[in-house]
Amino acid sequence: MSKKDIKVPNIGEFKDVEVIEVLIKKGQKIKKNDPLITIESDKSSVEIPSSDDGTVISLNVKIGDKVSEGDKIIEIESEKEIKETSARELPKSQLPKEKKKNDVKRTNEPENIIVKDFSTKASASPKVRKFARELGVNINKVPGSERQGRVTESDVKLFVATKSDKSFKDQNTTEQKIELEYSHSDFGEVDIKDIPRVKKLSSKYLMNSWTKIPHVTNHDEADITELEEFRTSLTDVYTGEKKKITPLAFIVKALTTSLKKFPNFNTSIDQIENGKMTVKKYYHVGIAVDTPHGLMVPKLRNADNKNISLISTELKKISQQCRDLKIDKKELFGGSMTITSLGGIGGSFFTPIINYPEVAILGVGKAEKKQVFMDGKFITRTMLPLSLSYDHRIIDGAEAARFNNDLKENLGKNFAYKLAV
Ligand code: CAO
Repeated sequence: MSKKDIKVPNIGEFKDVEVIEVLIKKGQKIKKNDPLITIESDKSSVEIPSSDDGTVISLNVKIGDKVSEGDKIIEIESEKEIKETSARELPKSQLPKEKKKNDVKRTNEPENIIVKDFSTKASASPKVRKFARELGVNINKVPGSERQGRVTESDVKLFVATKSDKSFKDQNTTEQKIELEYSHSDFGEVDIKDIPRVKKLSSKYLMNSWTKIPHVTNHDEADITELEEFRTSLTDVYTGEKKKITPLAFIVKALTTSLKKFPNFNTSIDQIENGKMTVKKYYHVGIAVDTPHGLMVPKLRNADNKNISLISTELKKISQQCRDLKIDKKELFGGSMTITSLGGIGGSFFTPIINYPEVAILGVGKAEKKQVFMDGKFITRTMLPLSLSYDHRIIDGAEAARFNNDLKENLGKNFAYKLAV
């Protein structure tokens, strides 16, 4: 057994260049020519391979460090005694030149040193490159909008917003590996638990929505003073007991009325590049249900054809089915738009994530009594916080503001919700 340092070899005119990837971990067994780190200058990036076999016993660089020839990258423990070789000792003819036409791996160079020439691939400033890297985007795939195809930060944003599922998945699995420098247990006692299955299943949908859909959220408040007076006065005609209908049933009804007036909110798009959107002629409202297993979103089917009492009964039924894990899987799909209500728990405004493949989601906060300036004076009104997130590719801000206005009308005193109970 012997210990050995692996250093940055002579790779041309690279000096004080940034480490952008660390490809190995402490304790990892590596073979000669396995890539160790990637460094990047303004014009090109280079993967530095190992000059030996062994087990990594210390890592001496991290992402963001600046390195030059001769800097120690790692220390390894090797099983055989090998004469120290570094690319410094390699014949000049075998060294990669910095400027090349394409990404190449040349067989007469130190094996595995891969130079990616950005001057013929993507042209972009280091700041834009860093931005792309942080988003896990391969900048060479981003079409540049400036002169001679130079890539800007907006190009990167547009690319993230429009690229397909597949390319996103490929990129994420190959490029977005973040190695923590310390483990959590380095700082105190920790426990490792399984992530609940429902959370694991929903995570891919959330990631997809968060990274693929350009979200905007409009916040507004609905005056539900009269609605609340009416709701809390409801009694059962037979027993005379108070009816337990939460504000959510009224919000579902009001939403279906607004959806009819604003059909863009009841659509789905697969890929904007296809130039097609699906306009749904049904009104199946998704309800985000908090369960011990994680968040589930069953659909309240044909809510437009149901009265508020029936909506309330079904709401209770489907949320209980979710909590008991007795909901049919199909009932979690095929929605028009989702409502996520934190009104029974607390809080006002938030930024809900659209439930793909839908294009909008309504966040509902807890209604509170507030002093509102009306008719020339401050009066106490019950105000309901609304947070409407929408896919900006399909819905414009003005349309969203109008949608909220309509919803407020439908929850307000002039709406016929009284007839719909
Ligand atoms: N403002 C004020 N009070 C409200 C309210 C609002 N917006 N919404 C509900 N309430 C009241 C109800 O009237 C009820 O009061 P009483 O106990 O006096 O009758 C109480 O809060 C509890 O209501 P609820 O939450 O049990 O019922 P709901 O119909 O409002 O909601 C459901 C049903 C399934 C949506 C809810 O139980 C739930 O799971 N909410 C969490 C959803 C969630 O986690 N969203 C976040 C997703 S993003 O991570």
